[in-house]
Amino acid sequence: MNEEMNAKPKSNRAPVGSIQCENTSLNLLKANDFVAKAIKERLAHMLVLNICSSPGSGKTTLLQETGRRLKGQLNMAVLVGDPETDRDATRLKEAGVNALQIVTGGMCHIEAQMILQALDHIDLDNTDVLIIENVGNLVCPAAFDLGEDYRVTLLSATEGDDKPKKYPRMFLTSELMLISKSDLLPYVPFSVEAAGNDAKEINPDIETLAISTIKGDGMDQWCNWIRKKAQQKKQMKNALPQT
Ligand SMILES: Nc1nc2c(ncn2[C@@H]2O[C@H](COP(=O)(O)OP(=O)(O)OP(=O)(O)O)[C@@H](O)[C@H]2O)c(=O)[nH]1
Ligand SMILES: [Mg+2]
Repeated sequence: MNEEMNAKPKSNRAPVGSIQCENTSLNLLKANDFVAKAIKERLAHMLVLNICSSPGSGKTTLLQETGRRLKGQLNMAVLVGDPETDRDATRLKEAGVNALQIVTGGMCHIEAQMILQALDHIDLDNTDVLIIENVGNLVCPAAFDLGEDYRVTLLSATEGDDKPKKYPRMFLTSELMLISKSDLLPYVPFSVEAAGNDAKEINPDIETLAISTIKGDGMDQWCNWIRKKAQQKKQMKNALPQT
């Protein structure tokens, strides 16, 4: 990951290359960044991921399977946001994942303040990885930093490979793009290479991985990625002077 880019709040990260994202300097986003910074400080001892995508791209299914695979290796907690219902948290809990639902009351994204409040209900001392499942939306969540270490965006095979260029801010601010539902690639006109190239034009640092939660393709690499990032975060924390 480019450290210089990571140091900047995601809400006002500068565009790369020819893609123009509007410069968001709204007070609302400044307030959000302030809370996001407080979250970062409080969660300095764990890996924090912000999972974004369009509705239905497979976020919850991925986290159900991720929880099963990481059980006994990393303590994982999930905060899942939806405009209404606690269905996703219920699904995750049924899969044995420690999950808490954030109902946004119709809002199209999670804000840092919602995460900060939810942290009071998580056993932070015994959590290695906190995963936030954002509200399904490729636009609004892109502007709100939630204090995450990495943003991971799913783009499912059925959505079309043209989305990175159409929704650039999400891909500009993500470190990893997961091409989800890769088991459907033989049946739909979707080029993993084209999507990956477009995403790289917007954000040269973005990594791409094709996964199928149902068939298991790419799941070992995805879980290895989480383990590696969790370990790196721990090493970073240990390298800091203890207060
Ligand atoms: N073929 C296929 N279907 C999948 C895969 N992963 C998830 N699905 C299906 O995609 C649908 C949506 O999955 P969810 O996990 O609910 O998607 P989501 O992104 O959490 O949806 P929202 O929270 O509503 O935005 C479900 O019917 C899943 O069974 C996959 O790898 N392959
Ligand atoms: Mg979901």
